[in-house]
Amino acid sequence: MVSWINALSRTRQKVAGALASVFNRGEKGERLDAEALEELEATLLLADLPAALAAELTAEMEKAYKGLRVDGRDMLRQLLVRALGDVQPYSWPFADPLLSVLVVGINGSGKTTTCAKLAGLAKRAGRRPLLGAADTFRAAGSEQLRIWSERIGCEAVVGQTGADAAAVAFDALTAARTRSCDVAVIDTAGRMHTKQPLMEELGKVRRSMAKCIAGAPNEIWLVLDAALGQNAIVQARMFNEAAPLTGVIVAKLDGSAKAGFLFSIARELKLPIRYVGLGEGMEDLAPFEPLAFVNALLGYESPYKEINSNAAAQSG
Ligand SMILES: Nc1nc2c(ncn2[C@@H]2O[C@H](COP(=O)(O)OP(=O)(O)O)[C@@H](O)[C@H]2O)c(=O)[nH]1
Ligand SMILES: [Mg+2]
Repeated sequence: MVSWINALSRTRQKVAGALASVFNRGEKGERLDAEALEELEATLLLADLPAALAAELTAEMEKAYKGLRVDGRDMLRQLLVRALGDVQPYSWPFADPLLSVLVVGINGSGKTTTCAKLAGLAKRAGRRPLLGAADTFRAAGSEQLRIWSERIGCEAVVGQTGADAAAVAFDALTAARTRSCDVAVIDTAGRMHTKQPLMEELGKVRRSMAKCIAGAPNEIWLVLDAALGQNAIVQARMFNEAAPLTGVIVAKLDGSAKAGFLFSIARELKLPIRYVGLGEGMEDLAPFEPLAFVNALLGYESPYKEINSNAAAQSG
């Protein structure tokens, strides 16, 4: 299992040098001059933080560096955690008789792998998951999910290539109910957010699921490829219009050098980040935790180190 600290190494390396010089000034009790402030803001933008937040953070840091000694790293950490809002790591409401999740996104974003990881997670928690392969565009797509289901040892309903995705999703939910499964994860074909008919098909899949079980799908999660950075935000907006998203999963966070776009998901889209993909393996899916994320971004080794609110403005 890849850790947060490893997964965020590429983004961290991008910002580490410039931030170290800012933190150094804090240790020496130096102010942040115009040049340092400019570099700080540019560095945050380089990591794909939203522009408004980068400006806000830079202003806050300037205010704090008043010629007193400050722990700049801890201060930035607290500001970043706060920017992500009050987020608790997601845990599934397994008490529901059947939890159904519809997984959507563009081609190659990581949907099928993520569906398998979600089913694996449910299985490890002692549940009975079912994988539904409603990616009927490509034979390879549903075959991939069928292989995963065998590896996990879970139920699967695999649609024929060319079949109606909405009908496959309906069949999957029906099967989940008759086979006493308590989690159904439905994979869909990749679709470009700019192609209207494909986006409309999502509505059809959703309505078909609701026809099978009132209230289904309980969750519609968008899988975003972390390598896209800020470009993923436009995608998320358009998917959200086509099908009301209840959350986002950021796949391939490991290897992305643009992890700062997660702040845009939280602050601008106001969509909860449910999970992050930290590697290709079955177990490389972690519930999103702001503190673990920010710690790894800033190079704090222990992801669970508590924030000490007194450490923020040490003077001396
Ligand atoms: N490193 C890494 N690779 C991932 C992750 N999630 C998916 N992938 C890889 O991304 C590629 C595309 O994934 P896939 O699930 O087929 O995407 P789909 O087209 O959206 O269904 C595959 O090679 C996966 O192994 C992740 O969290 N980390
Ligand atoms: Mg797929």
